Amino acid sequence: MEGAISRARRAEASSASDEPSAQRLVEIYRLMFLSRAVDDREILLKRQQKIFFQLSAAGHEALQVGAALALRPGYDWFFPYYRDRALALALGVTPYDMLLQAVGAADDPASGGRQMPTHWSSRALHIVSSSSSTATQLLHAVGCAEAGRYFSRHPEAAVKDPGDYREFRDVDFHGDEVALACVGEGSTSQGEFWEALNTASNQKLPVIFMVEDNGYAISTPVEVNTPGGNISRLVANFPNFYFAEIDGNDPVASLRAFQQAAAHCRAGRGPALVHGHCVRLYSHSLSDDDKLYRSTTEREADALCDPIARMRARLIADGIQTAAELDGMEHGLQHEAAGAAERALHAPLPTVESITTHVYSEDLDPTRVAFATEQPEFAAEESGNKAAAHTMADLINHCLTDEMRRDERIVIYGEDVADASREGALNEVKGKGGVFKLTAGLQTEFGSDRVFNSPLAEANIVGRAVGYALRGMKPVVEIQFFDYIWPAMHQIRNELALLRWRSNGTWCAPVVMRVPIGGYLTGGSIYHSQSGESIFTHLPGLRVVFPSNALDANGLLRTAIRCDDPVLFLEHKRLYRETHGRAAYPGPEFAIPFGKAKIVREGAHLTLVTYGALVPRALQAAQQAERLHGIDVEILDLRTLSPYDWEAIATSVRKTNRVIVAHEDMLSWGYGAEIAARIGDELFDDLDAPVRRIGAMDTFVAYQPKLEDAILPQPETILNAIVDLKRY
Ligand SMILES: Cc1ncc(C[n+]2csc(CCOP(=O)(O)OP(=O)(O)O)c2C)c(N)n1
Ligand SMILES: [Mg+2]
Repeated sequence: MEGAISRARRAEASSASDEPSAQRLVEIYRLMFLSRAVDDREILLKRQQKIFFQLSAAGHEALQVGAALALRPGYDWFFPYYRDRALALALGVTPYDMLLQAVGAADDPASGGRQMPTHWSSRALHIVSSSSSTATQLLHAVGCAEAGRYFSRHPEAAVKDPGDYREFRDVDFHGDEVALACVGEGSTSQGEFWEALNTASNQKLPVIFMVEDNGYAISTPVEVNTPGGNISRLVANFPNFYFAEIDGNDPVASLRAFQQAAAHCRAGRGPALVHGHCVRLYSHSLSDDDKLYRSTTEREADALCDPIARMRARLIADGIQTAAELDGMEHGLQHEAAGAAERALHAPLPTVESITTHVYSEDLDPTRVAFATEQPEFAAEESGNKAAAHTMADLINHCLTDEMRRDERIVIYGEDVADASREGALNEVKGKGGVFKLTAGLQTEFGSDRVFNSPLAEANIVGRAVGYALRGMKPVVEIQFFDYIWPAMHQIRNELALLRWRSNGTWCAPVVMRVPIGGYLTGGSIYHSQSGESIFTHLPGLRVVFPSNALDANGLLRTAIRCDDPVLFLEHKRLYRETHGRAAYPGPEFAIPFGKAKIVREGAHLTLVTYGALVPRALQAAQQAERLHGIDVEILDLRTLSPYDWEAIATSVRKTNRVIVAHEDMLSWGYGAEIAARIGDELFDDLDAPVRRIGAMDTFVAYQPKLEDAILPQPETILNAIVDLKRY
């Protein structure tokens, strides 16, 4: 049956906007009714407490089936939301697949029992795993469309390379594919909706936005979310769009609108937005009761618009089917839904042992020594030559340059990272290349479709990166300051870090986010000097790296770029151009594995576990401790915070029996709390003194240098703690 559906769909997609045949109309009705039948079956199961959540497409079927039939599964790309059952069915997801997710079965193809029902995913059909977060998926669709365009302009970039993530990231593209991005009318209030329209419009991307306007966001009516009550009116001035506002209860109107939209996109004219007015016939979900906030008159008026009842009446009135024939079909579909439910209820459940699979890549382990050898190849004239010593900023720029030469799938974008968006200016000017100049010269060497400025919108940067990466590309994006990463936090936590886990390994987004962080700037103040790394080490699925010197920054960034996991790469601004930690250029293959700490000073009396800008400060303190107090301190630079090198910590603590964990970030709930707790737990017998922590005061970093000095840990703070701890 699936084969028949897709054959019919292909015929429909290619026949432009001709009147659908009688057979086609029956097929549309069949899909709409099947969607409702599966919803009703799930509702029964929920009432019997055999499934745990239910959310229906009732009232949205006509709009969704029309959209699906205008597009091509496995060719175009789909970013649905949780109400898109009829869309998913029409694309080829089976009722059995849906019910496997409802019961949380091991074989649930969308998530292996990890996500709620109706959170669709299928690699074969190009349905990208969706979250419950409203509107995040729209930016993924934009990035996906950008990646498709990129591959069609750089087809050689699709080549696989066994030396890195590309070995595991298949690429397929056609040059005229479109991305469908679905959203409810309430969710158009999210900033990410507007951020997605921005880039789709500016870049004329082949994205079709489908706004499913049922007039309610749970209990909140449309006029509360949308000024004036009509999203079409608000978006009408975005350039390059094809717009259609339609009766979403009419599947033929929907099919036509999406055919027009797809033709506009495939011709390269820009994106489209189809706004369908539909009805929400049931409550928001089975956890909601719309009788609490909707009048009876209103609910009865919606019921009269039921697209299934209307389509049935139309088929009979047009003499396409008799009532008896339709009764027979409906009975068969209800039977199909019931049969699928029965089978799903007997499907094996996921094992508890499987819980931690697919948090990170199972294919490529960035802690593997073979993956990253840490063997520098200093050129003869560079080694030992002081003049050749490069800053951290230089060696990060060198790494980006080398990797971009080696891997054409890398794109770099962010705020102000380009040399000049107006390329003509580059004949007269040097170029910007980032507010810290880390990306200087990259646009000039690699061109504007590989290095470019983003709009001033952090969620846009990370959300698009997810879309790029799920197509097999490697976005290396910059967030201008750590202090401004927060608008992207939703994308980082709910999308980037957990895409792989929630889709049970089907999708992933191995993005690199380079982020300048930290204080000691003298005048950086509250919004240019914060730390906060432990907020990100608390996210499973994300790697967090924090180098303290030029060589480590170069080698760790290479591993970050070549690996198959998303990486937060924290670059301490104060260390960018410091004399401390400069190094010769280590060659284009120098890479440091994640999770390997470095002993930057050997010592016998006390272990100091630290990273980032506290490394040079700890070295200063250790020298004084030796000179003034005869205390011999061992310093471990963790280099990567997630994963971190527990073996190195344990070995050192077993040797010295005393330990301080020191970081620049605030003390309470900070990174050191976790390390200290684990030391207390697992190395209790090896300790001769309590575990000590050093961190900033529990406040923000102030502007006046006197205050900044007092707020952030200084070498004396560390020295005092060393001396104090040695007294035990
Ligand atoms: C970012 C975010 N905020 C809040 C929610 C909770 N929530 C789930 S659905 C929903 C209403 C969405 O309404 P609309 O976009 O109109 O879609 P509909 O459910 O009506 O199809 C809300 C508030 C969420 N899932 N994500
Ligand atoms: Mg709604």
